[in-house]
Amino acid sequence: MKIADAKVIVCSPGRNFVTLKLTTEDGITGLGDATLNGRELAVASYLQEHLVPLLIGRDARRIEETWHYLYKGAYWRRGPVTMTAIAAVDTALWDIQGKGLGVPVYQLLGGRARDSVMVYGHANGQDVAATVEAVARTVAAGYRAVRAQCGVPGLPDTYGVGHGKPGAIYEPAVKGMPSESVWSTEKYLEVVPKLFAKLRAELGPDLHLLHDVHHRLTPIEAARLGKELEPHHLFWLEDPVPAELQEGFRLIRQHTVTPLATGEVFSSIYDCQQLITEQLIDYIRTTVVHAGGLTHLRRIAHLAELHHVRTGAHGATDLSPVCLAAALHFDLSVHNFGIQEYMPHSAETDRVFPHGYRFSDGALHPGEAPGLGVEIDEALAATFPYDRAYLPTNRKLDGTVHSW
Ligand code: GCO
Ligand code: MG
Repeated sequence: MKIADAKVIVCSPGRNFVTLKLTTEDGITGLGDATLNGRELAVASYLQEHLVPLLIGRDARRIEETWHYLYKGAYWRRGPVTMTAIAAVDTALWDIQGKGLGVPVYQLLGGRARDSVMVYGHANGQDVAATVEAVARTVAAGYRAVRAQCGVPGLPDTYGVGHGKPGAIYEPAVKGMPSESVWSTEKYLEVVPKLFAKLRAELGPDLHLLHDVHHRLTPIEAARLGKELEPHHLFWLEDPVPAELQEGFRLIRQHTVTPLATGEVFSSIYDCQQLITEQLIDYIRTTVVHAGGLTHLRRIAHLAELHHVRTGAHGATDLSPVCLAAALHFDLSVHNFGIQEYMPHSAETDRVFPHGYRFSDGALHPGEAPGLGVEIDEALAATFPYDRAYLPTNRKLDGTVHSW
C-alpha cells in the first residue's frame, strides 16, 4: 500500500488550519492536522519542501518505521515545527490504516478502555458574577467539567475572556499583527480565589472546575494560588508557570495539593519526562497535533501511567477537527485517560471538516467510521484562503514582555 500523493492544504474557515492529506496507490486517503497557531506556514513549508518528497512511494502501513525515519532522519530533532509536521504524517497514516482494515482507529490502539470520553467546556466573564453565570450556562448545556476564566479588575483584557464577539479577545490593532495584552500578577492573584469561592458557593461541590493560569506565575506565586484554591477542590490548575524548567514544579508541589496540569506547548516526551517521573504534575496536556502524532502521544501516556499521571489533552479551536477526531480515538483507548478539552469549532470550520464525533451528556465519542471519521472538503477549504494571524503578546504594566 504505497503512498502515491501528499497534499498540504492551508485554509482559514474563521482561523488558519494546515492539513496534510495522503493518498495511497489504491485511493485510500488519510488526514493529519498540522496547525501551529501563529506559525502555520512554517509547518506547511516543512511538510511541502522536506517531508512530502520522502513520503511518495513509502509503504503507508509502516507507521512506526516512518515515524523514526522522519524523526531520526532529520538529524535536527524535537521542536514544535518538526514534531507538528511528523504528527500530521503519523495521524494520516493511522487514518489510512483504519480505513484499509475497515475499523475505527481506536480499535487499532487496543479497543475501548471506556464507553465515552469526558470533556470539559469553557466559560468566562468580565467579572466574577458574569463568570459564575457563564459556568452555570455551560453546565446547563450538559458539561460535567468547566474551565472558568474571569476578567481581572484594573486590566483591560486578560487571557481566556472574550469581549462578547467570538474571537474578539485576539483582535489586533493592526490586522495581521499580534494584539497586545497587559498583565498584573498582583491584580490576578486577588481575583481568582474569589472566583472559585463564589463558584463553589453557587454551584456546589460536585462540578469539576478547572482554571488555566497560562504560564504567567513564578513557582512561589503558583504555590500561593494553589494553596488558596485548595478549599475549592479544583480538578486542575493549568500551566501555573512556564514549563521549560521542569524542576520548577517541585516548589509548587511542596506547598499545595491542588492538582496541576501542563503540556499543551510540549512537542516531545523529553519536554515532560522529569515532570512525569518525579510526579510533579497530575495531568499531561500533550496533543496529537503538537507532540508527534498518535504514535508518540501513546509513548507519553504510557510513561505517565507508570507515575500516576493522567492525560488531559489540549483541545482548543486552533487544533482542527482532524486533531480532535484523532484525540478521541486516543482518549477512548488509553488506560490513564483523565479528561479532554473541548471547544466546539465554528460552523464554517465544521463544514470544511465534516466529522463523526458527537457531544452528549458531557462526553464525546469519535464514532464508528473506519479510520479517524473526519474528512476535508477541499473545494470549500479553497474558498477560505490563508489570513496571517498571530497569538497575542503580553506585557507587564511597566512594559516588560511577559508570557501570554
Ligand atoms: C487552552 C490553551 C489555549 C491556547 C491556544 C494557543 O488551554 O485551550 O491554553 O487557550 O492559548 O490553544 O494556540
Ligand atoms: Mg491552556
